[in-house]
Amino acid sequence: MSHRFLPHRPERLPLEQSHERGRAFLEHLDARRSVRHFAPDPVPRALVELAIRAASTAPSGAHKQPWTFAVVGDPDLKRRIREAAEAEERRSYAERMSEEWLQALAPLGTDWRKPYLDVAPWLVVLFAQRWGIGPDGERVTHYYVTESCGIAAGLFIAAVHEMGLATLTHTPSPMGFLAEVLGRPPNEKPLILFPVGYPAADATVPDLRRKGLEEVSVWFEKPRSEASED
Ligand code: IYR
Repeated sequence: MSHRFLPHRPERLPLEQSHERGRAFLEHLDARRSVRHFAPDPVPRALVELAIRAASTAPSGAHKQPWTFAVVGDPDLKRRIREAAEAEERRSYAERMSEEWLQALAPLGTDWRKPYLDVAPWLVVLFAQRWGIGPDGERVTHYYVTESCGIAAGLFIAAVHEMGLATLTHTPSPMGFLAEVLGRPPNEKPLILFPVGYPAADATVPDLRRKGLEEVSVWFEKPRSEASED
């Protein structure tokens, strides 16, 4: 079988423009915060659709696109999710999380209560497809599923932020109840729950600092020659 290839010739940006755009993009992303206090104000479904389509442009192992986004706007279902999540989180905070873990979370001010799960207008649950289902119901192997879904999650978060909305990477653990409540098939594993909405008027976020470039990178550059132009 022959496979088709298309020409790909995006225009090269002048360096100055790359710098400008890179800096503006960084500043924009740097202004994003994980939000735990949402306004109940509605958000049009079309905006959530755009974020999912943006997420779905993620590269994936063998281009299998191994993700399903389950989108919940139904208040009854949101309440059921909140109740189940809080039941798990109550046990986690009381007996499953180590003292070290609880201390690490202290600056975030989290506890077992998750009111945002029924306040935010949308809950978007990212399910990782551990395998796919072919046209005749056969199993299709998926590759690098967690990595692929992680990249899609990042793009989803960036798209939500770009639209002036807020979200949170919530992982109520164990998360199995989400597959159950949403009736998802056995090939799908819940990975991240994203409440999506506007921050509450009185929302606060913890005073955190991001690591600097020196803390997050190591460089192995070509030795500088006298004639170097860069
Ligand atoms: N899932 C719990 C605990 C929690 C764990 C981590 I790691 C965080 O970065 C934040 C919270 C919760 O949502 O409260």
